[in-house]
Amino acid sequence: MERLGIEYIFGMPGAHILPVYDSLYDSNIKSVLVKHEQGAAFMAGGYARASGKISACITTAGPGATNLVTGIANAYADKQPILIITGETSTYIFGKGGLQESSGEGGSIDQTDLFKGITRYSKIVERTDYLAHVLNQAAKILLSANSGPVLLSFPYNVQKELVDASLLDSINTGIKHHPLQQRSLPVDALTQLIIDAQHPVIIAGYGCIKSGAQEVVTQLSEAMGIPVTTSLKGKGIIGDGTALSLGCLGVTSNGDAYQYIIEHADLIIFLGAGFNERTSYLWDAKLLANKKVAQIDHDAEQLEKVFKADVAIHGDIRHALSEVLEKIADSTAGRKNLAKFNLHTEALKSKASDKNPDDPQSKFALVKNFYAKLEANFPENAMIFDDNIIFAQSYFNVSSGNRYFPNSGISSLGHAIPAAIGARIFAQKPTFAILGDGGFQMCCMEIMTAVNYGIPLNIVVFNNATMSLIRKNQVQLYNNRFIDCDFVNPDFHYLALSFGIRHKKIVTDADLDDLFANSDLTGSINLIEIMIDKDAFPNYRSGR
Ligand SMILES: Cc1ncc(C[n+]2csc(CCOP(=O)(O)OP(=O)(O)O)c2C)c(N)n1
Ligand SMILES: [Mg+2]
Repeated sequence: MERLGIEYIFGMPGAHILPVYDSLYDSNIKSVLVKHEQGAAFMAGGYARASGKISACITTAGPGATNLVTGIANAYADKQPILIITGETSTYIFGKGGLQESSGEGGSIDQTDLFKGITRYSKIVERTDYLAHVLNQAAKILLSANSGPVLLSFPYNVQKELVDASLLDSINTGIKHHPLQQRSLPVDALTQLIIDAQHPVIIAGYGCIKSGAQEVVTQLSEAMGIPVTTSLKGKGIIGDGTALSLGCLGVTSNGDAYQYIIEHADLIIFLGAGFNERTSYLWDAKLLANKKVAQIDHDAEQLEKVFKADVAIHGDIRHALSEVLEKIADSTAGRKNLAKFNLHTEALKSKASDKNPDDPQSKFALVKNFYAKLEANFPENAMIFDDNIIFAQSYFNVSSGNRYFPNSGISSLGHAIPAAIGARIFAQKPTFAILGDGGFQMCCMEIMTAVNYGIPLNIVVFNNATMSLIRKNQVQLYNNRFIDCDFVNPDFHYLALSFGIRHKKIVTDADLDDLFANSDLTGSINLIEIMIDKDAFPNYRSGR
């Protein structure tokens, strides 16, 4: 782990993994004790997402490992490099019914099998004679461009075996494998498509962030006058609200980008964007109908996965776009005529200014104002983990200087708080975890992990005493037959007091002014409770 550059490991000990913990005692790797192993997996995910580095989790056999499952599944879907170390009963008692045995023998649970579908490599290391091979496999996957979680489970007796440390020298722990080092990518056809198009639109996704292509996307957009919309995970690739930004594309967004694409676009350029269910409005055929389609992705699996492209390039986005820019500079092509785009944005501005005060959206005025103040007070250098995602798509203009981390992966509740803690451990930046009260109660115990290690954090919880996404569906699709959506909240004031953190209840705009003027949002732990109406639903209709 040290050779892989792992600095932190998140987890909880148990007797079966104590030999590994004991060696952590003398190591440079810092262990972080969590409250629940799911939190460890989400923290490792948050750390990996913020840092781009390999992170790690450690648990005991049986329940310690099974508690990781949702967080690791999330990391798998997000292709995050996480090394998981778990304990196991000694091999010589396999199949006899050892405490917490998970070898799969004698009717015990099979941990390796359980993790097969959510890891890139999952191995119970029963002997040390093949350790070099196993570690090499693990390192190779963790360092690859399309990585994912790797599980190594060590039986207790194997943990105590001595091995020659020189075997580490045979393991490649240094080189990041980029399979995409083509000296010249096939970008001529793409350049020509861009030159020929009248109203091209870029759909930029998380792949742009992964390959550090934000700057070059902005350069291309500005040089040619190409409007940019992003997937939710790509929010902030070009600053929301900047001249050529079309905002977010997706079923839970305000729909502006969708409208522009349908009415005007003649070329769609996908850059590291997967076009999943939400981004594509359930693969709405109108979005791509009668348009040329181009795509660059570093992940071959994404190429033409859900559409046919006129040009599809497997390659590094930054590298490919730099080549496109050079070729365009050598050509006589000029900027696009942006008259239609300008009309579109003007129309939006006037639509926004005649908003009817009875509009259901005005019920979210407090939320909208919160996001406006967040943006104004933290224009750069903040990290925002968001499990709600619906409000941010409409109300939060993410500047390119901030990092916005919407709940992604398998969209699991219980993610924002631990993930934000993991990220804050990596970067000393103001950090926000934004989530609903339902999701809050799935992970609020991890606030004590932040308290335990003195990790500053702002937890923003929308208090509507319901799971409003469920309630909304029951209004829209199930004839107001409310079942299992409403609930009673704890008293957040006393909860915060008992945790030893600060609490601020937001009922009015004046409370928001006070929050941003007088609270320490960079160096302390704050629980910010924003009151919202349980019957005010975001302005979109669910497909199911
Ligand atoms: C682990 C998990 N369980 C269930 C769901 C399904 N789900 C999606 S949104 C939601 C309601 C969330 O309620 P809350 O956190 O209060 O947010 P609100 O919708 O009220 O803003 C549920 C249960 C999920 N995404 N993840
Ligand atoms: Mg709620």
